[in-house]
Parts: sequence; structure tokens; C-alpha cells
Amino acid sequence: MFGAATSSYQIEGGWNEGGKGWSMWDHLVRTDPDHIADRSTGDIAANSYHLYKRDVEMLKELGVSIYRFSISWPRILPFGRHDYVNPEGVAYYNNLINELLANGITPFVTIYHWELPQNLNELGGWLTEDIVDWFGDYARVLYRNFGDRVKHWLTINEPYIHCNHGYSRGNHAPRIRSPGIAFYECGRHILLAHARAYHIYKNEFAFQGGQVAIVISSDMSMPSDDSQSSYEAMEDYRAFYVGQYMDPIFSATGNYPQRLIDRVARASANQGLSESRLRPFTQEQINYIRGTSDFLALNHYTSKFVYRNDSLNGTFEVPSHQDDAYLGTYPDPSWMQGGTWLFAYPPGLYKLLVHFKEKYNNLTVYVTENGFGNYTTGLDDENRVTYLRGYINSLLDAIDAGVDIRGYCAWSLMDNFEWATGYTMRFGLYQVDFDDANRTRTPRKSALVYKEIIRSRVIDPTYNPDPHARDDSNSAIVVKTSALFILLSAFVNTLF
Ligand code: PNW
Repeated sequence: MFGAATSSYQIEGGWNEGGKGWSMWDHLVRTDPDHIADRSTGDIAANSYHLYKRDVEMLKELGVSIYRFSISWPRILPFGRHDYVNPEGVAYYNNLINELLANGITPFVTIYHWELPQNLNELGGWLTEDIVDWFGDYARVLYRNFGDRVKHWLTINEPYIHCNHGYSRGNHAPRIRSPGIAFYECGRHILLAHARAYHIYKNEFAFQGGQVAIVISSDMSMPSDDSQSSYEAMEDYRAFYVGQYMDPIFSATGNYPQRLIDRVARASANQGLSESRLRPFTQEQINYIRGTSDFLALNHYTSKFVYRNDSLNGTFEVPSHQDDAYLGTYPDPSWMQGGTWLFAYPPGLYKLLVHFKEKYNNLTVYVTENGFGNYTTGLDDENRVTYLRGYINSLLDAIDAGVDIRGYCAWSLMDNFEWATGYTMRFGLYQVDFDDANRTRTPRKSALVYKEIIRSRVIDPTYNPDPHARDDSNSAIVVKTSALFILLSAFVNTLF
């Protein structure tokens, strides 16, 4: 199944319409506007709150069978808590879901793509265990209202990126800078909250017959050379930034990776602390979290080499997860670069999937995000075409290697609010004109290539569509009509 992905804050707009409450991103962009690269907001974004029918039309044009989108928590629960459900919010997502189903497109719904209601943020957000209750109650509202039609639920998007940007680097909402403590607390509560939402589904909504999964972001990591230290650094990279979130759910032991436990415990002890900054799970919590994902929803963009040597001495803040992990990374300079962190290495997807198959006992995978973002706009996105072809080809190799892959979603259906980089970074198959009140969407070359791959089931490197000359648009009809008119007038002229 091929699909395309988006998230609510990045495309919806309608930030204060239809009874919606404030998320921590609404709060960030109003209280700290200079933090966003172009001082923009998601107040209107691509205006999908009003243009969702056009979005579904685009999905139809592409010929995809999956649309991955997210639900805005404060649009459904304006105050975060489940004691007041906003009927207009429910109506919006009902309309979207019904429109998708009427067009034969399966919804994959992300319950949480970083839009924490601001008042829950003020009560502690992801740093308090109360969020396990809040999140579970919110998930229950969604299952109850939409579960008759939604059969694929994705609980939480990318614990690592959310905790690293929101609670460690302080680059995303809620802009907390606590790389040695909050970073781990955030991840811990995300795992518990995810498990709560999973159990609620299985205990109360199993009759709906759907599936529930967590969304994990993972780069492919490789040792920078043959040395033991590089190999160890790579294993630590995987333990800190992937295993921390995956192992408690997908591994047989159901706990954090031992490397992660050991390194944080040792660093904490060296810092004179009486306990590890990575709080251990109780056996009861381990049992509660283990096995709580019906498949792996994987977001993958890039790859890196990992090393550990003396050049790292004194480079990390103490305490921090960077200091705990104590490793360096870099991309191969020959890889095509998009945004600051995005380097294209298509074989990385194949290697990662084969690694996961071996490590996590033949798990089932949907790729829920993969795409190319850069700072250029326009319709001739050759580099995005190259990226898509390369990564889809790599996916085919993984299927040949026996990996159980069920679906692939491109990020993103359209240009959108790319968090702290605002609208400066573009990921869209469809270009969105943010200067135009209508937020006109136009297919890029990548959209036409993706459409042809989906239609033909072939990656044809010679296929070279022109996104400026569209034979299926109204303008083509205008051209034909005017040609007819010229012919007619020529005929009339010969008469007189
Ligand atoms: C994802 N990295 O975040 C998010 O799920 C999307 O909301 C976002 O728009 C998209 O990727 C593009 O950035 C990531 O540094 C951010 O590897 C950074 C990384 C990966 C994913």
C-alpha cells in the first residue's frame, strides 16, 4: 500500500476556529515568534481545516491507498481533559475520514503528533506521569468517536525527536532545555502513555478489530571504521536513540537496552548522584509496555557514521544524553543533502529494515514517513524525485530480503509548517502557495513520478514528466477550446 503523510499542526490552520483550544505550539508561536526561522506560525498553514476536500482530491490524483494524518488533541479536547469533547472538532475529523473512505483511501491516524494542549503542558506535560492518564483518556475519546471507521491507530509520533527537540535541545515546544534529565523522563512517560492507549484499545475496543502501533524514527547508523571503538559507538547510538524507545516494546526482555542503562548509571554515579538519571522501570511496568505495538510504524530519512575518539573530550554539556552516549556522527560528504540534517543514502533503508527484522523477530513494518526536504520551492524537484526513486527501490530490496513490509507513506503530501524552520523548508509532493489566500496546491514533478510508480508498480528512471504542462488540468481544456475557436474563426474568415 502506498500513501502520503501529514500532521495536523503542520497543515490544518484554523488555529482558533471551531472551538479549538491552544496547543503548546499555538503558545510557542505567539509568545516566542523570533524562534521560528521566518517568524511564521501554523495559524493558517495549508488551511486544510477548510481545504480537506482538495487534500483528498490530491490523494486520489496520486492514486494512494493510505492517508496518514494526525488529530489535534486540543481540537477534540480544548482543555486537554476528556470531560469536555468539542463537537465541531469531532465533526471536522468525521468529515475528513468519511471523505477518505468514500474515495477508497484507508486512514492511518496519528493520535499525537506533538500538539499537547497548553494547559496540560503547564501542568507538567510529558514530565509528569499524570500524562499517562490524560493520554489514555484522550485516546479513548478517539476510539469511541472514530474507531468504527479507523482501523489503524498510531499512538505517538517519534518519541526520540519529540523528547530531543522539545525537552533537551529546547528547539521545539515546550522549549525545555534539560538534556540530562527531562530527555529521559519524556521518553519514559511516552512509553507508559503509549502502552496505556494500547491496552485501552485491546480491553475496551477490540470489537472494532483495528491495530495500534507506535511511530519510531530511526536513522541508519554505521561504524565510521573497522575499529572496536567505532563499533561500540554505533551500538550505543542505536541503544540511546532507537532502542531506548523500541526495546521496551519490541524486544523479548521488554526493558531498556542494557548499554543505555549501564552508561547513564555510570555517568550519573560519576556526577555524584545517588540514582541513575534514567529511572528504571519496575517489573510491572516492563510487563505493561512489552508487546504493545501491532506493527512498527517507521519514519526514516537519513543515515550516519558513528565514532568515538579523543576529539570528543570536553565537547558535551554535563549532564546530558550526549555526554552519556559519548559519540560523534557525520554523513558521507557524497550523499545528496537537503536540509541541515537530511542526507540521502537509499541503501540505509534496506540495511535498517534487515537489521530490525533480525533484531526484533521478523516484525511487521509500515514506513510512515520518508521524504526529502530542502530550502527550494518550485515544481521541478529533481532531487526529491531522485530521493523517492532511490528509497522505494531500497524498500523493494528489503522485501526481496524477506522483510514484512506492508506499506509506505511519503512525507509529505504537501508543503507545510516545518516546525522551527517555518515554511523555509519544503517537503511537499504538492507545492503550496502560502502567499495565496487560497493556498493553491500544485503537483511537483515528484508527485507525477510517485503517481506513475503507484500506477505502474515500476520505478522507471527514464520517466520524465513535465509538471508545468499538465494535460489533465482545466488549462488544457482552455487551450483546446481556444484552438477550436481559432479554427472556427479561420473558417469564418474564409467565408467573408
Ligand atoms: C519528522 N532527524 O521529524 C516529523 O514527524 C515531521 O513532523 C517532520 O515534518 C518531518 O520529520 C520532517 O522533518 C523529524 O533529524 C525531524 O532525523 C528530524 C529528524 C527526523 C524526523
